[in-house]
Amino acid sequence: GSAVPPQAKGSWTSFLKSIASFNGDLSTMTAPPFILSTKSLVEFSSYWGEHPSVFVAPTKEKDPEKRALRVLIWFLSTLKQQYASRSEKLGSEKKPLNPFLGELFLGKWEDEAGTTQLVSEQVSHHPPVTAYCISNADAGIRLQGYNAQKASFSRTINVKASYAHTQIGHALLHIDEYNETYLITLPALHIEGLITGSPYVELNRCSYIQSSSGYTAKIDYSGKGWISGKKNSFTASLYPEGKEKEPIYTVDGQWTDAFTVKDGKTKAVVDSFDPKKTKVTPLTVAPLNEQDEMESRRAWKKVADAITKGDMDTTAQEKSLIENRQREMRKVEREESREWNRRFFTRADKYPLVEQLSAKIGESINDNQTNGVWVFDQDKASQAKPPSTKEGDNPELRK
Ligand code: 0T9
Repeated sequence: GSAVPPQAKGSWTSFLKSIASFNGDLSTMTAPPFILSTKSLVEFSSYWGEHPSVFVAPTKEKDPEKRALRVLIWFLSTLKQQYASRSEKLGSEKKPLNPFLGELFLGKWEDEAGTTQLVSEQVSHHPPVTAYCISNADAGIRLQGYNAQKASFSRTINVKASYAHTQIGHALLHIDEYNETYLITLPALHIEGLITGSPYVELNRCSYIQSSSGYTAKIDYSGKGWISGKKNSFTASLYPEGKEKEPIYTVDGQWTDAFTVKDGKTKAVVDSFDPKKTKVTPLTVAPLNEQDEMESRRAWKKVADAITKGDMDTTAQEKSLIENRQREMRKVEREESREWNRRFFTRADKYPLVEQLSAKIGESINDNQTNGVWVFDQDKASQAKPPSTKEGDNPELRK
């Protein structure tokens, strides 16, 4: 069956054709209204933090092996939110709004894990790069990362359209008490279901988590499940770095369903996790009228409303307003020979720790595709006081 509304058949076909003849940045392409999302890509950083208790769990583990396992379980627990939640909620993947330079998404989670802060900022527009920092000060844990998207559309002989996608960038998780850092690489993905108008994400290849304490986790993804035949299957193993054949723990299952953790030697089941049964804590975002004008939902409000109404003329008009304003700002900056000042992040020339950790897993950090290496800047954050943040609310922004 086709999910394409009858009146959109033509525009969907031409959209597919245009992406087929295109290799690059999909964000700028016009798509038919039924596939448009009212959310901007800058919001996607929040998927890392929607289970705050699982996020802070590693800080409570004294044993380094078990701590590395807690980090792996937390990472796996985020996948369902990251890659399947939109399809589940909206019926299919939708094309997110393309963030403008400086766009912000700020919020916090308040629950039994205390307060967990989110800062997400669009640090580059060409190419599009989003940087984020998620931290829980009481637990002493912080995730920071940035990513760019690289698309390649391929049409195979059987004319099955598929869209492959590489994520550029990485995330770093830091645990204060143990002064431990975990480098997290990002899985490759592809979009299936394009022809029928109901796109969804599948993950492929593998990703790693490399810790400064000497453990490596490798996660292998298989869309259809080469062993079980079930969708969103994966296998993972945690091993002392360099000893892939001697796993301490193995994990297998589905990232949208349950997965089990086994002892690497005895194969006994030692733990299990079910993302379906794990509570998602809703993110608290300031009301629109208290938001800074650079905050995503406030900035895109009129566009989002028009999309919801299916009013394409207004959608286009309101989008142009934002784009023109951005162009104008870039022009002024060029004339004044300055760059847009990122509110929470700074471009670094080098990131020695990242290079050191990535070398261990044979990955290279490609900074020429992300307009630099982006690092959360505590000094900037302390000065940034978006109106949405009440005094004393945010230790990250205070001082
Ligand atoms: C970082 C995530 C990322 C962003 C999205 C590929 C994609 C943009 C990037 C990688 C998050 O941490 C995790 C989840 C989903 C990824 C998106 C899925 C998607 O379809 C989009 C691309 C750019 C499209 O919008 C393709 C259009 C398609 C839905 C048909 C119109």
